[in-house]
Amino acid sequence: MFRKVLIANRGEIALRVICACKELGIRTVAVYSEADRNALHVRFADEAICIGPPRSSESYLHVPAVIAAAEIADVDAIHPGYGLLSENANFAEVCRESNIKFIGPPPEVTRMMGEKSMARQTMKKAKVPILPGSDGVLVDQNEALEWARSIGYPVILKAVAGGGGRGMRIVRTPEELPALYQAAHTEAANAFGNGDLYMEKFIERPRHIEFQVLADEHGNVLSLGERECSIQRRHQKLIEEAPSLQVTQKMRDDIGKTIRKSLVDVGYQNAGTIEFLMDEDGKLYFIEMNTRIQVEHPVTEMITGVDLVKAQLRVAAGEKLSSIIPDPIAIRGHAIECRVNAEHPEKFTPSAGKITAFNLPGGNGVRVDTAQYAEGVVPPYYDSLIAKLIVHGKDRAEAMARMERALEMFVVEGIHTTIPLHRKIFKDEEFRTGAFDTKFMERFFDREKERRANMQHIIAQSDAPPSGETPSA
Ligand code: MV4
Repeated sequence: MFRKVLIANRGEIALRVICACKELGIRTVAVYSEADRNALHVRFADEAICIGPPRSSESYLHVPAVIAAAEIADVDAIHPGYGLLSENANFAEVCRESNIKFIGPPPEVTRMMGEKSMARQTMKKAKVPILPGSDGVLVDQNEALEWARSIGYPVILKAVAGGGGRGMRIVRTPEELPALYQAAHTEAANAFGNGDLYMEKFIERPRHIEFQVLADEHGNVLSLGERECSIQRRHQKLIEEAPSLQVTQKMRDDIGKTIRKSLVDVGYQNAGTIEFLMDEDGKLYFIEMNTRIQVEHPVTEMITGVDLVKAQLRVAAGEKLSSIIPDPIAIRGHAIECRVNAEHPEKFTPSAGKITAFNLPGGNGVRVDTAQYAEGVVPPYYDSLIAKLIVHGKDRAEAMARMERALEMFVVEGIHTTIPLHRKIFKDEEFRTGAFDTKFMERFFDREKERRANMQHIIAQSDAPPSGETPSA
């Protein structure tokens, strides 16, 4: 096992990795920006090194600063967390050249999966179901028109270097294709420095379902089941749960088997997530792979009993999956996670500042992953996620009841958070049925508007003078 690990991240995930290291008896090194001097990942690590000014590009994303800290602290390995440098193949390569173990897949695999059309072709070869679409990158508009005609409209143009929804265009008719092709190409070139596009059949109301995988360095891969992640707004997930009500044990076994085989073929290592879209008929199609630990990994931990971050450390240190996890994995109960963001709950604008009051819920089946504390400050420079509230219950109904009472007891004052929004979503009838898709939040906000209009109507009525009396002029 590693003697000492550097955590190249901040916030709740840095603390989450520190927890895993402590339980495995590994010394920890935090890195931090000048804005994070008083952060909890700095306080709870064994050592901490300041790597630069507040802006991520000058600190957490600055490869020479992170590597210099790792050299000075003499660590064996670096855990990148999620976001920041976690899917940067060049960084993983620099780690390798510096004789520091990067806790994640080899850079070649990260680079291949980061090229979305290549990931698609790789999965197709391994018999993982994919949507009808182009074979690789489109050379020009004319090729795009040909593919669209053979696939059938509507289609979606996606950036090969994309992800998170940027550089995507839905095309409904051949007439509008040229302009949308140009727009997607330009947007992708500006955002990613690569304007290449590919095409897929467009699914109107997909569900977003992803499978957690774990691979050791001896050619063994395990699937840890799925997460339902359709409750999102502007490609930012708000609520995740596991298991998905739409996935049967047979589907779970079938998909699990094919993705295991496909990842053995590509030489995958460490934790990863395979994203699928589910169409209206309940069929799953691969769309992309994330080569990192994800924000929502705790819901999988709660239903499988597997500590995914400890497993990441153990497989990176050369242990076999068979000595870490039972195979097959049993799924127990139901877990739900709410992402608590420092944001205005309706405008979704960031809300930085000092937290003046803070009470965390607890009790049976409740877990909170956070690096925030009372009197602490949310800096304006980083991701707005300040806490993850995770509940586990014997079934979805128990998990929902638990989440509602935990949300009631979760107090954050001084800044805006999404907690009030989560409380409303848990009262929503469509959410409670579990039968929703990625358009849920749009419908939810429409219903909210309507509820508000009705409320205004009632207020106006109650403000009106009692009948029979007319205010005198
Ligand atoms: C799609 C799609 C419909 N059809 N692909 C958006 C982010 C990127 N990772 C994939 N995305 C989508 N790809 C086809 N062929 C709809 C979306 C999509 C979406 C997917 C998952 C979760 C939320 C979403 C919100 C809007 C669009």
